[in-house]
Amino acid sequence: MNILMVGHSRSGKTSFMAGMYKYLGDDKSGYGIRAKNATQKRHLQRMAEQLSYGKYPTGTDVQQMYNFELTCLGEDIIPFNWMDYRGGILLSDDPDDEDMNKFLKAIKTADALVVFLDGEKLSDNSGRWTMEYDILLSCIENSLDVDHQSWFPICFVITKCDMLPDGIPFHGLNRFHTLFNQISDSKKVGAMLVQCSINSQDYFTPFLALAYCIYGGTPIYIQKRLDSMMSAANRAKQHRPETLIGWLAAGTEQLLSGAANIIDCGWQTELDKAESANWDYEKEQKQLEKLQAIAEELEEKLKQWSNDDMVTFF
Ligand SMILES: Nc1nc2c(ncn2[C@@H]2O[C@H](COP(=O)(O)OP(=O)(O)OP(=O)(O)O)[C@@H](O)[C@H]2O)c(=O)[nH]1
Ligand SMILES: [Mg+2]
Repeated sequence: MNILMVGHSRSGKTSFMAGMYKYLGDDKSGYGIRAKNATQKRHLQRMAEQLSYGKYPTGTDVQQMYNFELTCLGEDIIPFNWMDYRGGILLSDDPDDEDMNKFLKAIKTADALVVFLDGEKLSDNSGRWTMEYDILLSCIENSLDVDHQSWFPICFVITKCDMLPDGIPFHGLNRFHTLFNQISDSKKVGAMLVQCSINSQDYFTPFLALAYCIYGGTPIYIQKRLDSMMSAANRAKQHRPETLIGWLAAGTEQLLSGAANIIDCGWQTELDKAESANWDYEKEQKQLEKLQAIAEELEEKLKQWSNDDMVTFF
């Protein structure tokens, strides 16, 4: 599944991702995330380590798609791509900007959005940031226009809350109220709002956002995997003999293959193919059941976080 971060430059996207990796990277004691690409892993580890010394990542010049696997007790649960764009493209007025085109494409194919709102700007009552909010709103509307195959989650993250006094009003949110109401009335989209602080001590909140995105994106992922399992099962059926002569031929082939194995020439018989497809089917089914159980557990966690006023749903 594709999770896309949307937000203006310096709104805190990359810092959030560094915090997410610091909290969850390679954690085998509960939920964790595993970076699948060695270069990206080194980069994330460096960012997470620097965060411990209070050093934030540098601004993003080159957009990156990070390939992760969500894990639970060290076991793979679901792969996801986390896209980090340079926020500068939102204010780009160059129609030939390649990154802009890629961004627009990504917004149409995302399975979940994480929208970043700079808490400092949001608490400013001067109305200076209205244009920035309107650009964000139009990005989100672009994504809502897509006919999503399943319920679509959008997580709004108010960043830099450690720099603000507790309970400060976020005047800028007024600009988003119409959208929030639209989302509340919709059965196809859901939203969650969360306040976030990323610094050398606080980096837990990204887990809440990730949990919401994974929970929301799971049904469509399961459906896609079931579809490919069905076609694999059909392929296996074609390899399975159905008549007596077919079974006899398959048996002879097995015997020949046994002989072939002795001289190690790796011959795979039709029965082997059918059996391995069956085995994969069962393995896959178990994996999907595990994912379903995880999605239910995440749903419970989300309810609890909402009861504890850590998140707000629309
Ligand atoms: N105190 C505090 N500062 C933050 C937090 N998040 C981000 N910052 C500050 O905001 C700056 C910009 O954050 P980035 O994560 O680079 O922002 P970005 O959205 O990735 O920006 P681009 O890469 O330009 O799109 C950081 O260098 C930090 O100084 C936070 O939670 N708390
Ligand atoms: Mg960045």
